Amino acid sequence: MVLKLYGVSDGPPSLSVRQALTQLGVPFELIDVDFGAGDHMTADYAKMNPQKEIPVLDDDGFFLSESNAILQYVCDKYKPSSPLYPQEPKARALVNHRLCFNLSTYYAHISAYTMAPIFFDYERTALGLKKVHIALDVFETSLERLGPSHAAANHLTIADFPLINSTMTLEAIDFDFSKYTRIYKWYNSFKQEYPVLWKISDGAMKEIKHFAANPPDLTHMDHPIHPIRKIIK
Ligand SMILES: N[C@@H](CCC(=O)N[C@@H](CS)C(=O)NCC(=O)O)C(=O)O
Repeated sequence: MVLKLYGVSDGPPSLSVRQALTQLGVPFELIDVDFGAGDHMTADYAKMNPQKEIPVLDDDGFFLSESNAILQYVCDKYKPSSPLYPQEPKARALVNHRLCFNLSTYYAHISAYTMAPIFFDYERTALGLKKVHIALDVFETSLERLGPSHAAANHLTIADFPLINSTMTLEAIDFDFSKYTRIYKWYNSFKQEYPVLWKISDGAMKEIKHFAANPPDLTHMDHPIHPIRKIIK
């Protein structure tokens, strides 16, 4: 059975999995989850992912969420010798490190500043901005110390995708990160070197830009965590 990926069109974790499957050449069916309609908050969706988050991979009834786990699984299962997820322990450890760093810090800090205020009733604060700079500074230092052309090696790995998509959300809000010269170079090189993969991020960036200019009306949503912005009509 062909893999099914439940993804949201502008969600960085979903984009990363799409990019990995595309680069691996693993066929998959993309099932669009409508975040605004709350498709991911239903009881049926919770059977696939009790976290009620997007994406979810369905591999013939084996359901997997958390995009990092999905990235690792699809490489291990379908293309174990792919350089996207090296087998050599230190090379793999660096990839795993970057995935953990993105999840715990880079995407966490950046998305709280870029994405959350677009979709929910949050403000961009000075503290939030400070956290973005801390995240950028750490990634810049990692790139400087290792000196690789890509995020975790001198070639493309699954670590590049989540870090690219987090960085893309900065571009989506016209956040100037050009002073982080290594990140800036790596990000722009990705666009040039992998146009097919970048197209996946670029489509999402256009959607995010649209929502930034036209905040979506989510007043119908009963979200367990995020405050819903009141829309005055
Ligand atoms: N750590 C998860 C994060 C997934 C995530 O947060 N996805 C967002 C969409 S981009 C979501 O489903 N949010 C649920 C909500 O806010 O209700 C992963 O990497 O897969």
